[in-house]
Amino acid sequence: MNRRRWLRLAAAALPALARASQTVAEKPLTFPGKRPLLVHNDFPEDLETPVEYFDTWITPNDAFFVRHHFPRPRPAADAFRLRLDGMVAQPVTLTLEELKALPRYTVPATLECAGNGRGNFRPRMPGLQWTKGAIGNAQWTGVRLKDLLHRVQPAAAARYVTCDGADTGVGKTPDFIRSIPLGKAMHDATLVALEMNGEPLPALHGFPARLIVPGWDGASWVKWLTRLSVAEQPDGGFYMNPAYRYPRRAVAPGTAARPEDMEVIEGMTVKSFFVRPADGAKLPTAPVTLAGVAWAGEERITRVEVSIDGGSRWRDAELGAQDFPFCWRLWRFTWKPAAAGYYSLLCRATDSAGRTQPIHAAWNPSGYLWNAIERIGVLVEG
Ligand SMILES: Nc1nc2c(c(=O)[nH]1)N[C@H]1C(S)=C(S)[C@@H](COP(=O)(O)O)O[C@H]1N2
Ligand SMILES: [Mo]
Repeated sequence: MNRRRWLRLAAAALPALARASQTVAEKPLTFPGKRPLLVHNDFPEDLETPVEYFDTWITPNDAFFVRHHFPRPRPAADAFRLRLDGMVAQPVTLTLEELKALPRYTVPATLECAGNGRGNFRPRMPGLQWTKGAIGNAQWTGVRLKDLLHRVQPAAAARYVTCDGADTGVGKTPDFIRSIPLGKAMHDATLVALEMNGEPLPALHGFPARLIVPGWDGASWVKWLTRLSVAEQPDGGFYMNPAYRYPRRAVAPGTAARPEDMEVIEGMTVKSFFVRPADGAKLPTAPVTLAGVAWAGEERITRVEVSIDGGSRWRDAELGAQDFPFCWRLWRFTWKPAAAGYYSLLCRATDSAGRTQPIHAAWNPSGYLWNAIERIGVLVEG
């Protein structure tokens, strides 16, 4: 969808936006602080990282994918307030200065949209047709959510933290609100981040504060945070149910799932892909480094294997030195093609829970959690 079409739809629902649309000039497809990215929507911005940018363990801010549902809010630092309330003894409202004054921690973590790879499912389903690049790995710096919760003192019966950002719903589409269980909220690595890779959070990534929920899909990583509300039940809105749910029992491709079988997506699955060479590359008959990334949500990557013959024989790839929880792992494999010809290259990862990537990713109505073994083809020229 483009800006004009989105505004037309929004205009049908919301007179204020309709007025705004008349003053919006058409702009070239560049985005603040970004190098060229794959544009799924330019307004609101849904931008995918081209796979060749993934050649470093840390994904630079200017290459990081962007996903949000509504026109992005533009909170001013001095007007920012984070409210903590709900089932707590001591509700509090914090300014940015107050948040910045609290003990800070840095957590490296991979952020992936649950819909990454949706474009591979057949039959297709509605939704952004992401290929590989709705994922990135960054250093996040901020305050532990646990420290904030200790300060407000959740009631004994509290089970969830409901998180809202400064963006609001448009027309009939409700506000983006997410809940995470208290156990995950209290984890040392769960942060209210103020920085991404050593810089203040970029506007597109939730300035001034966003949630970091390591190992979990991006939907929980609420941007432009304004409110954290402690509750006994998760929020009942659209973005908790039916959105971001996955069937407990597999369904036949193209069919619906029973609502009672749909579960909230939490920890991510095991997956890997090639960064180099590019699919379709032409290579000389000389040693070549095959390289890529692998990650497994809350689990650790224990093994990546590569096949150069379509999956007949597999050999272990070498895993990168950076090995942190909740982060992807780089891997590489030196291949000496014996002869000219066309090769089907495959990679597959295994994690600390014993999960290995499947040959076929389970079709599901919203196209989440694509993680089938990846295949690329290369032509070795003699
Ligand atoms: N407030 C708000 N937070 C949000 C969203 C949103 O629409 N609004 N989208 C979520 C989704 S679905 C994803 S995948 C991540 C993407 O984070 P990024 O844009 O920093 O890559 O943000 C999450 N946080
Ligand atoms: Mo997402």
